[in-house]
Amino acid sequence: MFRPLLPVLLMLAPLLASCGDNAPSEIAVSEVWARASVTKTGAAYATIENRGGADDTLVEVLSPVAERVEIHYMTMDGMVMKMRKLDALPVKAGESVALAPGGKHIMLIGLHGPLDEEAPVPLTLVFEKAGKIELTAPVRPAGGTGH
Ligand SMILES: [Cu+2]
Repeated sequence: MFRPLLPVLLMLAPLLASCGDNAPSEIAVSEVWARASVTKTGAAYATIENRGGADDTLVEVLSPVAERVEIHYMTMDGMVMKMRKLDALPVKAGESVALAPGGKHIMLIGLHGPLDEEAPVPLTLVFEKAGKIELTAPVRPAGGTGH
């Protein structure tokens, strides 16, 4: 009766074992916040520091507050500043990358509701090596530089 289970377990064993190889995350995220928004889009910012000895890459950002989350950077197209999508954001060993107004940012597209100071924004940063890092971004008033 139980015999058919055995080959399945044997197949799973290498997969389970490989999960244990992950080193503890050496990615530290600070300065996390989101800009208040009453429109359908919002932006979030953070400083990502790689304290480890190996390069890592931010490959995806998830949030339940928006339909889609993208990593953007700003670029000049003639006299017009434009936002473009980054497929991945490398964070080299020993370096830190700042996502800040006027530069790289996390774009929240298709907000399900306004972003206001009452409701912090849950964010999940997914790194190639460090895996998922769950964050809560406090919402700060709009204004100042940025878009
Ligand atoms: Cu953007």
